[in-house]
Amino acid sequence: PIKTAEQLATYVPQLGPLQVRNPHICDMKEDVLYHIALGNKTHDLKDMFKDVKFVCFGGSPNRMQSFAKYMIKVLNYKLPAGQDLCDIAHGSDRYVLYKVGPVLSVSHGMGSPSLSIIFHEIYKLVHHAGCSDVVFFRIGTSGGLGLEPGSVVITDEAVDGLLRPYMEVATLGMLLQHPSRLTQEVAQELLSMADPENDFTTIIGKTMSTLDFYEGQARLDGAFCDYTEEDKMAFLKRIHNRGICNIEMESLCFAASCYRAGIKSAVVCVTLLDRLKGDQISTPHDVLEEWQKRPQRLIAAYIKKHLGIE
Ligand code: R2B
Ligand code: URA
Repeated sequence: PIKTAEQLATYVPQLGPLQVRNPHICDMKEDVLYHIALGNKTHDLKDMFKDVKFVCFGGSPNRMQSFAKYMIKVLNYKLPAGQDLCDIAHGSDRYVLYKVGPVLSVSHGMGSPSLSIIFHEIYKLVHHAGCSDVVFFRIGTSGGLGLEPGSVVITDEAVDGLLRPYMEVATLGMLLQHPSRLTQEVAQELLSMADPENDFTTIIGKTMSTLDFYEGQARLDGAFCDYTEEDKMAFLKRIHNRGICNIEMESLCFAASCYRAGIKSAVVCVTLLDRLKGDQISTPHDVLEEWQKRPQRLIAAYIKKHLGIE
């Protein structure tokens, strides 16, 4: 039976080994995780992943490889003898997947459809592996509103391009609304861990998640544009006044999926520009690279603390 939006709104936290909330999965003879080239019959997923506690998603494959390398340093992790860090999803060229002890580093591509696919498969992966008490993070980039570029925003609520706090999905010819709530304690804890010595700000705020980078985010520099600069500014100022701190493209789907799954989650994004001042990202590459490490450092600090590492 199809669940109503009301039923879907019930958050049931996962206690004990993570269960997928799909009754069909346990009846399947085999579950092929196609986009990461793994499966529960072709691979011993328990043996490979049973110790996973933190799953970190980010858009770019290279950034998630760098994050994995950074976690090796942070955790002082020794890879099994004779092994190099390798992309466990190398059999597919869609996403990358790295494992550093209890940490998974996964790329999700750009936009909610791409994130949604990898979310399904990673959620099933941690279920097949029998993992429990897992926290999911998105480490990303965004456009800020009224913030110095390079600021870090921890999302407390993800909304769509119409400021609605749910992800609307066409399912069997109906529109289902999945609430996009994040775990407030995790967001607050991350905020409390921001280094006061940093020369950039870290704040908690609302994030708008759109279906497009250009017109979807009120840019004037796309290939199409049917509005004026005044229209654009009126929109950005209106959403800024409604508490939106940054705009990106995945937090809505990420928050809705984690909430629906009963998995603790947080979204931490650096802002690459101030959208009240422009549209183009022209900051030098090395500066952007440095900024993108800021959310990674915060998540690494959280992971270290929860693993009891000083
Ligand atoms: C942030 O950056 C990407 C667009 O450049 C998109 O994935 C996002 O959310
Ligand atoms: N990512 C986005 O989605 N928007 C921006 O403005 C910058 C990064």
